[in-house]
Amino acid sequence: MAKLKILEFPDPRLRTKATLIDVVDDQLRIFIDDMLETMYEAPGIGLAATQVNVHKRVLVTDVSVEKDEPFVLINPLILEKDGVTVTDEGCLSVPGYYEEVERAEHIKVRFLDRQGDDVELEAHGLLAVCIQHEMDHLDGKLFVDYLSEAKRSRIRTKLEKGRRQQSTVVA
Ligand code: GNR
Ligand code: NI
Repeated sequence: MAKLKILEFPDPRLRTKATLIDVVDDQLRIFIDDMLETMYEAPGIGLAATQVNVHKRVLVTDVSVEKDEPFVLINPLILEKDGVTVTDEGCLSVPGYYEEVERAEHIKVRFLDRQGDDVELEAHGLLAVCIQHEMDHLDGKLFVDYLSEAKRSRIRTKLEKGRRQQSTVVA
């Protein structure tokens, strides 16, 4: 297994629209295991392939407390959305920032699992929120896009400043 490098806002590669996966094979399963390792080590409750610079439609999530309920969604498609919920969202690609985002409270989603089998899942609460957050990544969208331009650019400036300092500490 390998831990993958996570792209950070405002990296333009995070804006790439991911393409459909056509075969679910061992090579994909190895990549999925690397994504799970990267998500658990971060730690995070979800990760989209886009965030590790692979522009294919696959995401992983685990919202359980014990971190023992991984979900793998390949080519996910939302069939139904209901209700509204507001969550204080964070993102491994926007480290250190949390803001309220409104999303559907309940979704029905269709996808292929890691065996390539067609699955339908009804999700509520944090799992539903996380799947929507990850599906946004696959379309090149970030949670900061739901904030005001002022908030988004303040976050961008602070992240860039922080990274600049980081890279000159021992230089
Ligand atoms: O770890 C994460 N936490 C989180 C909290 C609230 C709503 C969404 C998320 S997803 C995030 C991991 C991540 O960036 N996935 O893309
Ligand atoms: Ni994210």
